[in-house]
Amino acid sequence: MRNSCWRKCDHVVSNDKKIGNKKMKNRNPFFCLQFFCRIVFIALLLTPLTTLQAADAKKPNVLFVVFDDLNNRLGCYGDPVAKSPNLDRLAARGTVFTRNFCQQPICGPSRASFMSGRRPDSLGIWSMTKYLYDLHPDAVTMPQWFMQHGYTAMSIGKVLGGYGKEADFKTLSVPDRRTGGKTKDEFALPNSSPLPPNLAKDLLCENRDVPDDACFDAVSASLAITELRALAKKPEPFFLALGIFKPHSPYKVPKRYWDMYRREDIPAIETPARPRNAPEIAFHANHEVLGEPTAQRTLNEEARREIRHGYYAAMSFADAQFGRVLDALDELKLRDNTIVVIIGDNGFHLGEHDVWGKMTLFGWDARVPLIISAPGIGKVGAKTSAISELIDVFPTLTDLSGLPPPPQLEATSLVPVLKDACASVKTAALTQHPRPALYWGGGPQALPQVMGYALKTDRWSYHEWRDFKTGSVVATELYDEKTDPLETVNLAGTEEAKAVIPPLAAQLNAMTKRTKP
Ligand SMILES: [Ca+2]
Repeated sequence: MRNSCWRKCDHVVSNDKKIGNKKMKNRNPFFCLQFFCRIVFIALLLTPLTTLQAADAKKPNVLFVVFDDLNNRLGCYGDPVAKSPNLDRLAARGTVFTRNFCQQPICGPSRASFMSGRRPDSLGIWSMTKYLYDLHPDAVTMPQWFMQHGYTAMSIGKVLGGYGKEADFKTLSVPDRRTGGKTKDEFALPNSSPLPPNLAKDLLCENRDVPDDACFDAVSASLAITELRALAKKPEPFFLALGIFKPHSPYKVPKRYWDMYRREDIPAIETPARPRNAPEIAFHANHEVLGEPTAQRTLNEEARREIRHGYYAAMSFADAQFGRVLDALDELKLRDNTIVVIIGDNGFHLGEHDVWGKMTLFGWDARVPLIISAPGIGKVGAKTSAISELIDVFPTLTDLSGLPPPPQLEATSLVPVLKDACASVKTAALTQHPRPALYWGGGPQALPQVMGYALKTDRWSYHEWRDFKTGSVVATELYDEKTDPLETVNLAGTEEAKAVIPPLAAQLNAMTKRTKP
């Protein structure tokens, strides 16, 4: 399958295709039979040797890094302001997926989904009140699967849930760790020394002249580097999962990351208004930034700019911590045998569409970064507009590592796209989020009232809001990603949409029916 390539797409011709074309020239049947017999004979002679070699060959290591609430405001995704030199460095070594989507734009459900390779509907996890192993005690996540196949597997930082549990994963080679003593949201100096003054004003921001290791993520990165040094000496391959909490709010990062940007260079909100004709259900109360609906604050222009500045600063801080781990990989000479994958678990609105936060179906939070560097596979520095989803990371990694995929996967390997950036493996991605956007009350048994589904193709973003009990459609949206990439006009209800929506609705229906509750 070829993607439409209406966006930039670096074409790579794989060696397999060249060899295949050459062989096709010999069409004489007798020659073919003779050739076949010779191949079988040689194969029989070599079988014990090749099997042994395969068993001896060390499988590739995997470094899997999850950034929290990271949207596509990155240099390698074309953002003119972002300073993300280390993620850009990884992009230059691998493939950037420009139309990659999360399955649900919020931490817990998104992470349960991509770590198990299953969709939120199949898992029955749509809120932060449901924990993967409580509902699915036998669930197998990526590091566990690799561990079952001979890998040393470990996880550092917030990787699976973000539920406040100390140990996210049920079983790993080494119990997973949070950075004890540090909290995600506060600076901490040795011996509880007093902090220098806060130069930021907004309550969501803190700008203090402290070293990196006063922050949670820097300690996580240091721990990952220590582990890499030990893992490099082991005979078996490793799967190291690292969670980097920033650029998740609050925007509390050291001053030097704030100083990487001039406030006046931070772009104004590109699309401050709601999309024309968008239904009310597409939005929510923006509680993460504005507070609970009963006591919401309003943001003046100064506060908006500071929060947006803070997000960029937090992203650059996260990028720097990742860079330290990437440096260690190079210093330890692990680069040539380590697959590196980075993702954002969900994106984030910084005032776009009148939304501050996540939990919508719009591209600002449904679309997330995915960069894969697999040494020896494809062309370095490639960009692809092939549709991909975070659940696809699991089978891509098993494919690249020569492992079988686990049986419950609902995803597709992206290796064909890594080999040829103009190839594609699927025609649509599926992102969903319920309403109410958050339903903490009612505990784990609580269910949504409405479920929103978005079908993302190479041209369209089609949204259906369905009554959770009856399945009846209560609202629809249609955005033309080609002529309106910022999704400013909902076309549902227009003449143009009458012809476009039925096949998209049928495709969405087929995809949602395939989930396995
Ligand atoms: Ca998140």
